[in-house]
Amino acid sequence: MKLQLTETKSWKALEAQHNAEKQTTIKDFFAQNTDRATELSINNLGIYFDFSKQRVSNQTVALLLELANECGLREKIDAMFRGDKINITENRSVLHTALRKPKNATLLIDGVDVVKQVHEVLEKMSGFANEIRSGAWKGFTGKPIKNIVNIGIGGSDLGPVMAYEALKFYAKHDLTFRYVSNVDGNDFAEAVRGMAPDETLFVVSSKTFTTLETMTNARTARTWLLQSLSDEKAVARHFVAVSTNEKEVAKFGIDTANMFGFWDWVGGRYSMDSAIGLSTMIAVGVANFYALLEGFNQMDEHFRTAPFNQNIPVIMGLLTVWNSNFVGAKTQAILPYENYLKRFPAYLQQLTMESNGKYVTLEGEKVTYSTSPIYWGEPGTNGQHSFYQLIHQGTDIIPCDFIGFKKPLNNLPPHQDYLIANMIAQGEALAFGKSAQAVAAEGVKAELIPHKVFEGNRPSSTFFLDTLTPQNLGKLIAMYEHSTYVQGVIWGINPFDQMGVELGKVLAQGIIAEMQTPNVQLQHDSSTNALIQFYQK
Ligand code: G6Q
Repeated sequence: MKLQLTETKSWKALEAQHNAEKQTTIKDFFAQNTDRATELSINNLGIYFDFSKQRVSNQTVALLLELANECGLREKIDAMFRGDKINITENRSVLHTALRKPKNATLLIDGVDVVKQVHEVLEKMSGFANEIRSGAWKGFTGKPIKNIVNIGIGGSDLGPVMAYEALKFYAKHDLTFRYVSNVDGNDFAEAVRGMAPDETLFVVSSKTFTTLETMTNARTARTWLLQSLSDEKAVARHFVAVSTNEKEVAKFGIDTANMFGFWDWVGGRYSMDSAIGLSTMIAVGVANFYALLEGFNQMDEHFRTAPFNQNIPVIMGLLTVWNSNFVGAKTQAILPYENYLKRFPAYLQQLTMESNGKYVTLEGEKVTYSTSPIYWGEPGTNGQHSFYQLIHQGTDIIPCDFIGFKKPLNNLPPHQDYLIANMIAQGEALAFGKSAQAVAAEGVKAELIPHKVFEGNRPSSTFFLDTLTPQNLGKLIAMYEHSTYVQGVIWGINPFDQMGVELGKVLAQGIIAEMQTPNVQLQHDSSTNALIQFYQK
């Protein structure tokens, strides 16, 4: 029988380490080691990753690396890249890394070269994106497309929205992009408000092409289009599909010549660089999309080959384990000091929490330790004027990831200096705080001193890059993807299924049927029955 994680030698060593060092503060660590900032940072791939303000000593990092070895991380990384069916509950390979391999690479899975398949789709996407961007693709009345509406949800929405917002600077500004995801009709109604149907293209993005929200929105979109264009033939000029399910796409009435495929080895939340990125490619153009893929690939290669002590996603993942299981942090804040990354925290919420929000191990046992922390965040400096109070003086420890860029895309002095000074200051304030003595020295009245003290010793990491390019975005996303995998490997869970989202969906189907059946006898608990009755009255 496999050894429980908490019974491993390195876990026990980490527990002892935590006991021995828990009174040592980040400030003490810096005082003890003048080279700490250099020793606890990695500068590679154009990313300066400073984790010296985490609550770890060099010895703790060494023990975390031992934990990675004891958990077989090297072999697990190789297994993922090789295409082993590591998603054991769904018997699937996990090959998002194949989506960004260069054209001259090969990867045979069950005798099929998946890299070749990937590039065939990329070329088809490129042709289509160019047609839309140049105006060569005409709508049903002969007008070029001006509006692109992506209809999808979860992995078929969050990546495209985030990437569009992140790369807006590079987008073709005479095209309008909207993203409809919610089954709430308000989402669709507001997305198309003011749009001319004969200048609008819907990209229906759904791996399964059966998702309630997406298919409901797609049908509403078709009705909206046909109310104006009154001819079924218009659908072919105004709808394309991104899916793995050709049969359902055809059934919906979308010409499968206008379908962009992907494969079951691409998980929804790992799919933004597959054909699910079609709207991204239309927005930023083919070359920028390929640059994004190149960035992903660079991080993949770094993750696959760099020694663990120099491996950014490995260290990140291990720090999350340390913070969650030893420091006792329940959440992780993502704080981009880059307004274009405003949807990045929401994107990471799905990536991390749908992957590692699980209490059952690969062996089907219940875990005896915490798994994924709650990820959340907002762009700086907005958060500073709201929830940072709790990060600095609240009762919980909230590790923070600060993400910043040296060069702004829009150079409007002095904005960038103010922005980055704030990012750096927050990490400093969290780590070192402000003592009662320092407060008193400012002449603060005695009764106010406790309110103005900052205990400090609050952990953070800083990721500093040159500028927000498509390539750098690709690196950042892949970095979090792989950090998520590292966490999943250590916790011994399957980061690639999402059984926990099923139950609510199934129950909703039953309730929909009940709502549509007159005088139905409700058989739920009294609360659920009452809510349904309240809605129906
Ligand atoms: C992601 C999940 C989930 C999925 C959506 C949309 O990893 O599987 O968020 O992306 O449920 O599914 P479809 O793309 O099949 O519509």
